[in-house]
Amino acid sequence: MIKQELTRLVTEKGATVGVIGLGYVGLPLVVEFARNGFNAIGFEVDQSKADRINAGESYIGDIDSGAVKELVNDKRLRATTDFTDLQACDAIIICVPTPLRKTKEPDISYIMAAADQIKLRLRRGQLIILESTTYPGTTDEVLLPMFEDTGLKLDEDFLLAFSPERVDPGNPQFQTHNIPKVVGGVTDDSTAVAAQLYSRIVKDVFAVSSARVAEAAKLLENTFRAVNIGMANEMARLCYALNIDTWEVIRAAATKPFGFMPFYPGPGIGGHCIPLDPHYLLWKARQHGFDSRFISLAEEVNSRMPDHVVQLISDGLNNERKALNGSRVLLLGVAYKKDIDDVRESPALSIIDRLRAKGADARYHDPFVKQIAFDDAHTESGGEPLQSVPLTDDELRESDCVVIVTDHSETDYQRVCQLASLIVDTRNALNGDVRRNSSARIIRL
Ligand code: SAJ
Repeated sequence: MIKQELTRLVTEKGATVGVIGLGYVGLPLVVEFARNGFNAIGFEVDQSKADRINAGESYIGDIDSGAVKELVNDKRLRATTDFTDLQACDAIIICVPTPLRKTKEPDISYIMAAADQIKLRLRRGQLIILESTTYPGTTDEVLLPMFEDTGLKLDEDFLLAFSPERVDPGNPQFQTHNIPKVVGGVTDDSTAVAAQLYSRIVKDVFAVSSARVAEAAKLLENTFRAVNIGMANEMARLCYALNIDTWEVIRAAATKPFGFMPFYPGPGIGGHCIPLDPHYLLWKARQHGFDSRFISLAEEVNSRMPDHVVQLISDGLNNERKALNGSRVLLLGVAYKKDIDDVRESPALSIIDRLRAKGADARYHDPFVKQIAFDDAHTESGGEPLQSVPLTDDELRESDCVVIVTDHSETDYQRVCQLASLIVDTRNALNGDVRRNSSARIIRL
């Protein structure tokens, strides 16, 4: 059994740790290991990313280039596209994307590609950890057979565990070192050694009894968000029908000091996690004849919010005897949430596509997003790319409707309220005073 041998290795600061996938999860992780005295190797399929890291440059907002440069110069960190170096690693951590197929089924092809690379170099004395969000059973049902196919044996020759990533890009308070880490091994020895490894870089490590528990915990975290955001969005549509201010209702409910956690309505959910992760759980549940209606219903409610926003725009124009067709509509913000530049799964893409399909002249301004392209899920209207327009006085004055889709902090909402005639606010970006002093008609989600 190699538990003692691997424990010594992963607790010795000279151990070599490899991280496969250097995105918003993998790069901060490999840097953290290097910072804590390990010999850290980042593995990438993208040569330009490897080159930039080896040149001491970070392409992830949360990681400072200076830190990368110092670690590279001290030869504690390097990046490579040559996966033969995996053989030199005592621990290997997989941090690759887990998207959905067009059928909304899990796509673990990136995990499989990484596992294939590891399988070719797997040797006695290695700990393999999967961090990519995936359905319960991936680690023990998919990865374990692949690695034992080499003839090497779990616990005797190698260890295998799952530990969910919890990176919150741009979060100033929580980074890799101070976000509690859940760790679950396929065997007790795997759990113990993986927990030992992470305890060298993370303050709190929470060991669970299996990889499946750790996989399921991650999916519960994000399904919890998707379902509660869905509840907030349904509440918004209900309050709109009853002519009740949704935001005031949520503010009042949030005064309850226990048993309540506020979620807020919005134009829909975007990002690389919340819209996708629950489908991994739904897919696995259905494999076992269990249909999770909460997940399906949340998806239904959340994915209909862009239509609801277009309806609010249409209602607002209609009150001024204007048709949506031919109207000029300006979206403020297209990123999937405030103060970032990421448009993945952003509801703004659906809103623009639907507006165009109805004949509106849709434009956008986003200080973080210079241009947007439309994938084939958003080409009801042809999917012509769009550039961000400058937020000039004329742009605001000449728009028939201004829609706040992403409430970036740097936008001057007072100015928007003074110059626009009709505003749809999907993010409660316009506080009471700004609204009261505004000459614009304002419709809120
Ligand atoms: N949203 C709402 N109403 C809410 C909260 C969010 O409409 O009350 C929308 C946002 O505008 C966004 C989407 O949902 O479009 C997702 O927002 P998010 O706050 O969950 O942020 P993400 O997707 O960037 O990352 C989440 C984060 N989880 C949190 O607890 C904030 C991040 O920490 C996780 O690491 C990430 O999921 C993940 O990896 O699962």
